[in-house]
Amino acid sequence: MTAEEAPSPARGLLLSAYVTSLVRPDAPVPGPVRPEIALVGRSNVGKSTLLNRLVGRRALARTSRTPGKTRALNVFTWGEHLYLVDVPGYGWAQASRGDRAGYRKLVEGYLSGRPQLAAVLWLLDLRRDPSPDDAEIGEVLAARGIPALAVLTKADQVPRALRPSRLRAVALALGLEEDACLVTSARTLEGMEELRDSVLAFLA
Ligand SMILES: Nc1nc2c(ncn2[C@@H]2O[C@H](COP(=O)(O)OP(=O)(O)OP(=O)(O)O)[C@@H](O)[C@H]2O)c(=O)[nH]1
Ligand SMILES: [Mg+2]
Repeated sequence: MTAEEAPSPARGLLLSAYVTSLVRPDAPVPGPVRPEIALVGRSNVGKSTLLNRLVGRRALARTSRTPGKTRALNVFTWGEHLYLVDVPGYGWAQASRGDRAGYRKLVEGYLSGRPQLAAVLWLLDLRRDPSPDDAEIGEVLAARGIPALAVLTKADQVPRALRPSRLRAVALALGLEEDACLVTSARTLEGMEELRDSVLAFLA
């Protein structure tokens, strides 16, 4: 077998399956320890939808028009080398004070003290200016030195002519380099190949 034919996680079909839902940030995933790549972002930004597109399954992670659908850390396999973690979204309007405090504990605890956390896909809506919650997550990621890729979602909802200015606005608000942001759409699949390559590159 030549090196080119050798099996590699970047080639072929990576199977994905639901593993578990964690309600504590330090809870172990049952089974082998593997690096975790987490999808983080405000509620309704499209985390669960993007996860499904990434792994090529229609409805593995549950999606909803109603914000706040994902309430625990939902863990999925993707191939045999990593876990994808669908992290509950922040900033949904109807959240009670208790919900917010619980969320903060879970997500900040997860981002701050998880040795298996290899990288974060930080989802931001291309149509919207970042919120104070977005900025706060950005600070946690920077303070902890967590490798992160800014993934801008719902590009299909932004006319092409407006995309550069939207990208600039989001990047500027969060102090990100525009080249370090990946523009995606779960509807048209724009950016999905690059996203897949980026996720696998985090593990290299
Ligand atoms: N037009 C468009 N809609 C999208 C895209 N991605 C997600 N959506 C829609 O956005 C809504 C929210 O998607 P989810 O994937 O459930 O969002 P989430 O970030 O997981 O939300 P929480 O679980 O509440 O944190 C759904 O109605 C999706 O169909 C996209 O790329 N384009
Ligand atoms: Mg979700």
